Amino acid sequence: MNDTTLPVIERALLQVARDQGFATARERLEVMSPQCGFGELGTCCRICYMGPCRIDPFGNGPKTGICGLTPDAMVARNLLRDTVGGTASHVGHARHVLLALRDTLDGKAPYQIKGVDKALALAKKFEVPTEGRDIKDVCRDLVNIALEDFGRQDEAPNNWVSKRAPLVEQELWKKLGLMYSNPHNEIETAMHATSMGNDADPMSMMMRVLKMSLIDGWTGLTLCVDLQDILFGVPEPAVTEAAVGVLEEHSVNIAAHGHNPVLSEKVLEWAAKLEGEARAVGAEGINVVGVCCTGNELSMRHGVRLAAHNSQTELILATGAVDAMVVDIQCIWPQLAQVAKCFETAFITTDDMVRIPDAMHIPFEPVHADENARKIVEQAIAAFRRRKAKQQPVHIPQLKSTAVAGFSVEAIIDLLRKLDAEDPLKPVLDNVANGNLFGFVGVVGCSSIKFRDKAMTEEMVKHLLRQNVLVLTTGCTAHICGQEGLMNSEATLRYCGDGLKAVLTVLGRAMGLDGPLPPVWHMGACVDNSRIVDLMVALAERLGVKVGQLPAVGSAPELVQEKAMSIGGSFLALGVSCHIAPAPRILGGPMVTQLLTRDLKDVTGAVVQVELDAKAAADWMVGHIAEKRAALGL
Ligand code: BF8
Repeated sequence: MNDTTLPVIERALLQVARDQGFATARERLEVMSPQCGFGELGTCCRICYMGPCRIDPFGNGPKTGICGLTPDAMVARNLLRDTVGGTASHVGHARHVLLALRDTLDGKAPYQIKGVDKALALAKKFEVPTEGRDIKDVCRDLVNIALEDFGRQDEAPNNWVSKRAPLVEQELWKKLGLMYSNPHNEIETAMHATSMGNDADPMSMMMRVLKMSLIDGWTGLTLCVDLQDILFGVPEPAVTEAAVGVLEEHSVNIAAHGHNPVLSEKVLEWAAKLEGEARAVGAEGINVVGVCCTGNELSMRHGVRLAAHNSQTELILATGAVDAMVVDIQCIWPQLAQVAKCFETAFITTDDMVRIPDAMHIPFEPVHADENARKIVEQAIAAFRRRKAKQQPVHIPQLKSTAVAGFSVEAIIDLLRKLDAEDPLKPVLDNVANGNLFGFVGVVGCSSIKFRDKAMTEEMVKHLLRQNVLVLTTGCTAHICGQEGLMNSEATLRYCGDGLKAVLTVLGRAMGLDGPLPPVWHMGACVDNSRIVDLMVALAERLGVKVGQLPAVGSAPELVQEKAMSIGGSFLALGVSCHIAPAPRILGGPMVTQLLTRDLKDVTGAVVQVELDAKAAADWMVGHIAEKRAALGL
């Protein structure tokens, strides 16, 4: 592996780990390479114990599984299970937030309703009366509507999809049999259908993939974000910083990692409350920094600085400066506990679903949030004291970039109102029409060690900006863009084409900034992909077209997690085409491959493009946007 082509921050972090003799994921990947070709193509089945069965897609050897399952059915079945994994993760997160909101309203959990306007806006959508009512009663009605979705057995349409999704697309989903009722039942049905001896029709399973993705989009993401906004407030733009240089040698450093702000909001609150205790043991203060999607949640709502994306999580521990890494759910590498053990770092798991050998486990329950969060912060202070007592050396590469986070749709529309109070989306659409704003790309998803040495995300984004494409980002790609300095005014001047530069300059002025608005808009965590969808829906409705007709594309340039698959599927169901790298594990199934890369166009209007080269990927997206523009007469 060639370290010299890594982005400078990754190289510096890797050096820190190497200097201390740590093997990292890069070395672990190297010893595992070449990886299993059957697995990569999706033609390995280990669902029953006659197997594992492996089908050689080149025609040598077995042509079906022992039970007779065809390669396409095998590929589709594996893909459906991936999608179930992604959807179950987001739906589980959403349900956790829902129950925390219910407990808050019942006076059992110590949170407040910070997003009153969001609650009122949702009440309008769900036809909940608000006139003269206490906001808590309004929220209670919304909670009951959401709870009904998780409990119903009557097959009536799911409330959140039917009230939140655009109506034209819902008509298509009804025709295709994709509308759903209870997300839990659908997850059960998909697991049942993919167990041995059930669905063997690849097309039937591919429709289930789309349905599962729809559940991810509207229950896993939209419901989750709607309720998080009610509890924690709607994000507003705030200046922050990104990269490992946000760690501070003489402060108690707490890295909040995972996904669920129900935990991290409380940790942040208690870090502020226990500043005095930290100073009493010689610290300059408590420095809460964000990792992965929890980092995004905190940066969106509080401007908390971003320390690391997923493939850097073990590397920031190797700095020796992290006193506590507190995690909740999803994307937590077991390796973190092993690296933490080499330092005084308290690696703290909090969710019963995420038990990791050698981690310290402090159960976090929303109803005991204050005691639990206090305990976590106290552990961090104790670890700092041990670090200082042992004079443990720290190695913090002094690298970081300024970034703006907090681009909620509400904040974007408020900003646009300064240009046109009556019709805020008009200035955007005018600039799309005159070509200054060529189109939009949602660059989302993970950071992959398989792509870091070619800086896939950064390079692709720069190619898009040069061609006047506005980039909306979430998840670990948001960290990557922040670290690369793509989320500040200088990036607009340095990387954007003249049209996009002009648009962002006007917007920057409207916002009262010295310079233009950044060209890459940080819209949050992976669940916040619903914000990108909400923005696209608003633009489409204003234009009177379907979402899939907009000059917009999705991209997951460094796919790692199953969740990225189900999110991508939710874009496809909306008719938004997606670029992805690496190839999903479908290439062993010719029919499935053709469906996703070509024939899906006749079903939802979208296709998937696999492209591993950054420039070629950007060029494909720009070409696709050009086709959409032409179809709109632009
Ligand atoms: O939900 S981007 S590696 S942290 S899966 Fe995970 Fe991927 Fe990061 Fe967030 Ni999303």
